Amino acid sequence: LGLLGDLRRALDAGDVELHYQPKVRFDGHVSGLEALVRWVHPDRGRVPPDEFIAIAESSGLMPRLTEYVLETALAQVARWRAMGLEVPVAVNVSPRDVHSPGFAGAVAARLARHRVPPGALQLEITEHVLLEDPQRAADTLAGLTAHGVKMSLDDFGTGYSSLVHLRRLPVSELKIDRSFVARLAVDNEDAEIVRCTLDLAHSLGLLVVAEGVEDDETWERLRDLGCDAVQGWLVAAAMPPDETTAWLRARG
Ligand code: G
Ligand code: G
Ligand code: NA
Ligand code: MN
Repeated sequence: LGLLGDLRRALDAGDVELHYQPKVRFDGHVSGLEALVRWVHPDRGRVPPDEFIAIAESSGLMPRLTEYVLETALAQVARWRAMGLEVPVAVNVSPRDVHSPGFAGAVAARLARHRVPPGALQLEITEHVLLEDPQRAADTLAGLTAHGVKMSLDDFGTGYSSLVHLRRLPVSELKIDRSFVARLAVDNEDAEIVRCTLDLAHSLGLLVVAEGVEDDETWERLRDLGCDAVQGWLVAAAMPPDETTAWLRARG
C-alpha cells in the first residue's frame, strides 16, 4: 500500500493542510475553531480524512500525524494572536496519542515554544480513549487539564455506556454527534436524545456543541433547547487558513 509511504512523505514535506471550522454561540460569538486535516495526493487527488486517518492509526503513524497537526495549528494560533485574533483552536487527538507516555508534557512544551497560552488550545477526544487503559488515559487528561488545556468529548452518543465515561473524563465540553443533530427538527426521538444529552451535560457543568447543523430550523430548535454552541455548514464549512482569517475579521 503506497498510501502510507506517501502520507509519511507528505507530513515530512509539510504537504498536509489544516482547514478550520468555527464553533459559534447563538449570540454569534466564535467560541473556537476545529482544525481538520486535508491531504491532496499528487496522483489520487483529495484523500478523505477518514481514509488516511485509519491508515495512520493502524500503521503507527498517528503520533507523527498528531504532532504535525499540533505544530501546524499552534503556529497558526500564534499568527492569529499576533493579528489580534484570539480564538481558541481545537485539535483532534486519537486514543493512541492519549496513551503515549509523555503526551501531556509534549503538548505543554509545544505550547510554550509557540508562546500560546494553554487555554487557547482544546483537544477533542472520543470515548474510545477509555477502552485500552482507562487509568492512564485519565491521568494524561488530568495532566493536560491541570496545565490549562481544555478537553472536549467528540462524537458524543456514538460510543458505548456514555454516561459512565462522562463522569470519568475531565472534559469541559461535549459535542453531540451529528447523527443525532441532522434530523433533530423532523425526528422526535432524535430531539429527545438531544434534549436529554443537554440536561445531563449541563447538570455536570459542561458546555454543549451540536455538530452538523445545516439549516435554520435545526439552529432554532437547538437554541430553544438551551444548547450552547453549534458547528456546521449553516455557519461555515472547514476553511483554509487565509479564508478563516477573512471570515474571523468579517465577524468582527
Ligand atoms: O473533516 P472531516 O473533515 O472529513 O473529518 C473526517 C474525520 O476525520 C472526523 O472524524 C474528524 O474528527 C477526523 N479528523 C480530521 N482531522 C483530524 C486530525 O487532525 N486528527 C485526527 N485524529 N482526526 C481528524
Ligand atoms: O468526527 P468529527 O466530528 O471531528 O467530524 C467532523 C466531520 O464533520 C468533518 O468531516 C466535517 O467536514 C464534517 N462536517 C462538518 N460540518 C458538517 C455539516 O454541517 N454537515 C455534515 N454532513 N458534515 C459536516
Ligand atoms: Na472532532
Ligand atoms: Mn465529531
